[in-house]
Amino acid sequence: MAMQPLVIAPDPRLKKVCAPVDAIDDDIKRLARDMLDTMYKAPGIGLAACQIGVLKQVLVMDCAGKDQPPEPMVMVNPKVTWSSTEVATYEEGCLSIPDIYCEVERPERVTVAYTDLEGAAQTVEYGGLWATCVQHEVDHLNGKLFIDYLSTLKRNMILRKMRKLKSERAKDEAE
Ligand code: K2U
Ligand code: ZN
Repeated sequence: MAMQPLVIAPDPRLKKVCAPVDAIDDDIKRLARDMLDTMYKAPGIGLAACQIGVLKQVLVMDCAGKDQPPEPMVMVNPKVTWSSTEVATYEEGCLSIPDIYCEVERPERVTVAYTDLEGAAQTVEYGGLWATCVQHEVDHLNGKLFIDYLSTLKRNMILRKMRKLKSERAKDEAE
């Protein structure tokens, strides 16, 4: 189990469409373990493989409440196959865009088809925070960030702030 360094925006790896996984082999199982380890230690409730620099269609989630037993979920090659017409708004953050939170409107319920770590085809329907989280992570695997749903003005303001923060972090690390 190993926590991996997070990719911080702006970074081209967060804008790429991740490659589908051909086989659920030991490398993919190790990747999923590292992603869950990284997610729990961040801490977060979701993580996409591209956020640790691996451009493969793998995501992990655990949206179980703090006082509930963990419910780790691993999805390989996830696809949203149905979305409700009803929408829900949630103040989203992102482990790759630190300290930025904005309201994002998304379908309230979704159905997701994916392959599990045993190689079995699965389908699950989500509502609530699980639905918001899985859409956020599937977006990551398709090179989309939650700030892409904002107005051009607001998104560019945030991108300028992120570039400034990233260059300041680089200077601090160089000292
Ligand atoms: O992909 C990520 O960056 C992890 C996201 C997942 C997420 C974003 C928005 C809404 C739901 C999930 C978060 O940074 S994990 C942090 C977090 C923790 C509790 C509630 C919401 C977000
Ligand atoms: Zn994110």
